Amino acid sequence: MSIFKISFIIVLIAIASGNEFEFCEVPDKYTDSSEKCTARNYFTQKRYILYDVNPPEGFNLRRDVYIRVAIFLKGLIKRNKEFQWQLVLPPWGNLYHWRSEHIGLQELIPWGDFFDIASLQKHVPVIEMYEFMEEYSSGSKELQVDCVYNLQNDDEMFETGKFEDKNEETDCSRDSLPYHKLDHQTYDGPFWGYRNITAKKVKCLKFHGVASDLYQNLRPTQYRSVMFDHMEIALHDEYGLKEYWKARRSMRYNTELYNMAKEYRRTFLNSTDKNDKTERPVDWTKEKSRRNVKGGPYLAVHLRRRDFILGHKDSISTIESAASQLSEKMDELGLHVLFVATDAVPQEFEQLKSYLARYKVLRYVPSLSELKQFKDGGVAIVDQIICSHARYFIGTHESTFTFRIQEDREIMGFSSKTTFNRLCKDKNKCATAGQWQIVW
Ligand SMILES: Nc1nc2c(ncn2[C@@H]2O[C@H](COP(=O)(O)OP(=O)(O)OP(=O)(O)O)[C@@H](O)[C@H]2O)c(=O)[nH]1
Ligand SMILES: [Mg+2]
Repeated sequence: MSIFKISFIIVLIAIASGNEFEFCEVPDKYTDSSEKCTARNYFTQKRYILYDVNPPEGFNLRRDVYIRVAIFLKGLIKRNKEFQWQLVLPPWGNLYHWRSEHIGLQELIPWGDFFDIASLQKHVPVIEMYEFMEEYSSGSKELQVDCVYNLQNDDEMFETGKFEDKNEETDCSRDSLPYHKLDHQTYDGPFWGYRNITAKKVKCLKFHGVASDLYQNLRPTQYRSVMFDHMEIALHDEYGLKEYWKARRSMRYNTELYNMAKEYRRTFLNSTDKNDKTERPVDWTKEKSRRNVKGGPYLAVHLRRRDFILGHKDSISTIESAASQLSEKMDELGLHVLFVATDAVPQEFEQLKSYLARYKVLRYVPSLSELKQFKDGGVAIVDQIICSHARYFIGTHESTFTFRIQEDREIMGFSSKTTFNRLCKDKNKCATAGQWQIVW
């Protein structure tokens, strides 16, 4: 293409885009016929990554998937500076465990209700879905994602037990696929519950590997927005390493949730940051490695019940046995107050209390207005924050809810022996809890 032609296109783009978009020159490679690049792509170097997770997965596994994606994005930004990469935060909603029906539908909840967006942004460039919609569709009510990759496990690998990296486009005609072709360039699908989002292309990928193996699927000269569905299939690039903990540290909660927990601790648990030595910098990047925090004068337990009673039969204790393990530990530590975070039905909690009549046993019960404001997700986070400030914590084996509390305690600087403890089904046959200690 001649210099004259290129300048002409650039001028046209300038006129069409006004000041809203950054400029990008049109490099020759875009004129390659195999790399389709429409005029729209030239307007801006912004590229958007979206993702979703298998619908039945709970809140706390989803938080782990975010870490995989954030690290994926960080690596991408390092290696491809040609484009301005942004991660679109998938709104929360319709989770199986969010059962409070009297507070209306719990869907399309922005991340800012639960997390501190400014903290996330200190790690990687993220934007809320509603911001993306405004920015991307420039005023139109309809939005079309350029390409959706539906990640799928390779069943054969699970049958043979032979796992190897795979990234292979596969037939997309399965009945169970939640995306349907409306016309040759339009697919509808779940899209987090938005009815006005469609996709131009849907591709199915048999995938096995770490998240960064998906870089090759981005094709930024062709697609301005790419969504990965079933992102839980992609594995961590940096599990348990420094980058993992950086991403995890950036996941500070919404300030109002910290304040609620703070008020509860002060009022009912005689716990303040000053006394407990749990004061921390507001900016997570200023937080330093330490192991000397004391925690509030209470023992906290995460007592996971409901679906876990059936799903984890081999490790879930009876209420009576849990009470006996808790009282033994409280006596050993000279503590008289027990904070219980639990999804137990009220009868089970009453039963636990009846076995522990000698102690002060508390559970955080939100008022209706608090529940309406923070929803089940926020209330669960308040429970997690309170547990993370306790002098001693005992969790439920293999619960991701427990894992997130353990991580918070590692970040805050508790001695690991006060953190990695679990309730046992049988005290005499109980493996110790795995210790995923922080790396700074
Ligand atoms: N408020 C509150 N909610 C809880 C508690 N324990 C469980 N829940 C609810 O139940 C959900 C638990 O599901 P997940 O977040 O998937 O964690 P998990 O089921 O323990 O872990 P997985 O094995 O990965 O499924 C939470 O997201 C909460 O909504 C608790 O102690 N307090
Ligand atoms: Mg779960």
